[in-house]
Amino acid sequence: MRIRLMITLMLMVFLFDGCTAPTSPSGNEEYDHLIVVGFSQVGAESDWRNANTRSMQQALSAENGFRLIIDDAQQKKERQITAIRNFIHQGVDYIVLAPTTEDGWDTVLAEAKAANIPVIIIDRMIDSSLATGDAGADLFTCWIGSDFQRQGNAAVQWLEHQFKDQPLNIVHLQGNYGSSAQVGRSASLDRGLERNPQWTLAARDSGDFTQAKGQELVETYLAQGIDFNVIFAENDNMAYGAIDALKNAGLMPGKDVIIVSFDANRRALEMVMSGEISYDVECNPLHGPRVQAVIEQLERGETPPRFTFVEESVFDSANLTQTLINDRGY
Ligand code: GZL
Repeated sequence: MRIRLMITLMLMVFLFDGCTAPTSPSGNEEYDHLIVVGFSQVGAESDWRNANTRSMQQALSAENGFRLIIDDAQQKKERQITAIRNFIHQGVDYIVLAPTTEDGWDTVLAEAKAANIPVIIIDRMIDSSLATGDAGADLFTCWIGSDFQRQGNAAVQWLEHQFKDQPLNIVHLQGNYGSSAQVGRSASLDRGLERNPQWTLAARDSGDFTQAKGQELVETYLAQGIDFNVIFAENDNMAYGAIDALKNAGLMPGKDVIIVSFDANRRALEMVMSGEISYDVECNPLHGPRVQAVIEQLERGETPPRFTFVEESVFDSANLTQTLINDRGY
């Protein structure tokens, strides 16, 4: 009796030891009819990123014929490289990469190519020499994302138009160094500083696109007595943190300090309506339907465009309505 019980218990442990059915796309009939997509996501650092993940989950759903495997890299490139290798080992049908930074992808993307797994890049760009040079020609199938220099130019030109020859002392809250969003937006501000001698860069540092770090940086600048009247926040979450720091110091965001930001999340647009954020440049995170369309084209043997820039707008209190905010997808 005891032996039988032992055998039964051992069998139960084996069957339910947390190992689920083989997740390999092949070898598990539950998934065989689905297109298996391995998605290496940057992380969950911002409202934008979470909206991007939700968009991918909604589009690449089982109802739409997909099995989506998401890896959250917690903003670490080396975790993305490991995730891509795991996807290759699992034999997924497609790999989608939202790269943390631009450099360092050629080796692992060459491995995906050797495994004949198409790679779709979304959001940020990978190293431009790969993207446009011969080496890059076959390391990814297509790219869907934003024009970050254009976004940055919109914010800088708004400051130039709004304040003309007035002196501006600018605190620059940057995104993760080396990410296309940071590279493009920062380059635009640098050109603005060169064009406008009445502007000074009061302080600059990376807030990692997070609310906590954005608040921490502005608290530090205030404590150091740095004089500034503009905050150029490279995403809304850092702007939220900056607003909290200003309010805690008895300053009025939008009055004592002008804030320009990027992403245009619903929460941020409410702050544009209230006047706390003066200008917000949209960065569209809803890549899911576009990735779905590209994969369906590839499945039909068609060739999707190599580069697709998403539509984006700009917002200030003059063009915003509550209806527009309520109707937004994120
Ligand atoms: C932009 C995206 C940036 C967002 C941030 O496309 O890469 O990363 O602006 C996000 O909110 O963290």
